Amino acid sequence: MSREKFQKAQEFIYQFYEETGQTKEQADKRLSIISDELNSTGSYRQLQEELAYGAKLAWRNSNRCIGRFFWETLQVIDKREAKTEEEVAKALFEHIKVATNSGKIKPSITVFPSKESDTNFRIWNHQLIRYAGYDTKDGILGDRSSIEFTKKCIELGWEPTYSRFDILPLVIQKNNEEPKWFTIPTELIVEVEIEHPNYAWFKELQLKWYGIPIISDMKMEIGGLIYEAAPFNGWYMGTEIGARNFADEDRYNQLPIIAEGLGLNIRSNASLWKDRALVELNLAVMHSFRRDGVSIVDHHTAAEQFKQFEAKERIHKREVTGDWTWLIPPLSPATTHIFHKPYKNISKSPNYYYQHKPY
Ligand code: HEM
Ligand code: NRG
Repeated sequence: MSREKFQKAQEFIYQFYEETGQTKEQADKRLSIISDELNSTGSYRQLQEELAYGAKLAWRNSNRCIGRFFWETLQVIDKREAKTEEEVAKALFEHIKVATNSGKIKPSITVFPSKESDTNFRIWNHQLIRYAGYDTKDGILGDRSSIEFTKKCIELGWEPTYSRFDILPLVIQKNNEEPKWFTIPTELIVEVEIEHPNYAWFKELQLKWYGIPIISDMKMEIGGLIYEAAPFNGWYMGTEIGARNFADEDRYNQLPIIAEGLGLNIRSNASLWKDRALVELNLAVMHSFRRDGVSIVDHHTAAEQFKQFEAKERIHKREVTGDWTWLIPPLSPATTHIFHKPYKNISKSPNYYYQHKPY
């Protein structure tokens, strides 16, 4: 047995038992079973309660996430028994449905077999629901950040409709086989049409966004085990859509057209047209999600919740680590407490990590 594997398991099991109020003796008993399993098979299988707590800890340890106040509420769906791409697709449809929960989003994760098992899966999508992007002779259409993946989908036989908001198919790969793609049933997808509470012209921009961000290209590490397919979601913070997806020049680049609608002078930086357009765009995003009853949080409330998270962690004598550059919101960062204090960007286990692209 590799000493290293056992040490990682041990560190996690001790933490799990301690935080859930179980004794060291109980932990050692479990560890001797894990040790035997590692000796005979080279790996071990986590109990459902270990997996569930581990996934929550991985969230609690996500330095870039401002939403961590809610880490204990994560719904963990165990699909480690999945054997085929079809079963994975079905489980992903189910994830979208139960996590969307008619708009009252439930933070959720679906866990597929670990890397050690003989059926490993990779989900090629960055998020389960995401818009396609095309590099056409008339310029970029759709979401530029999806261009490379969209090309792969077309190569695999998916037929695009070439709109600004085409939902990409799910692309699922088993071991090193050719991946299979699946169209998400449209009735599962909640989208929000963007309008402004005061400016009627805003809806003529014909903007919309999907309701739920489900990150599907990160791996989860718990006690030395790696889960390469473990898509998770919470709800959006408004600025992710309003200050980045719609605003970045290399995404939907909507600030100039909004500034024009507002009658601002876009030839003068000093008119602050970008800033004024950003505020109205973000207001429109918040207003539209709330109108449709789809969960979303503004950055001021999210920062307050993060402050509560920090206070709760202090009570438990645990240090909150964080990546300041990601924690501060992209709009009015200095209005939040996060801006005004430092965070140690030290990575703890369990956690979520980037992994190499499979394509
Ligand atoms: C990153 C908010 C739930 C794990 C982020 C970011 C925001 C955010 C604003 C920065 C994203 C960016 O700038 O692109 C929230 C909110 C949640 C939530 C409002 C509502 C409940 C979750 C959940 C998990 C999670 C459930 C995992 C179980 C992460 C991770 C990152 C992140 C790993 C870093 C992503 C990366 O490096 O690309 N979150 N989050 N978050 N969040 Fe959360
Ligand atoms: N900025 C990305 C989504 C990143 C993760 N954000 C969350 N995660 N809110 C975007 O699509 O805009 N979450 O699990 O809720």
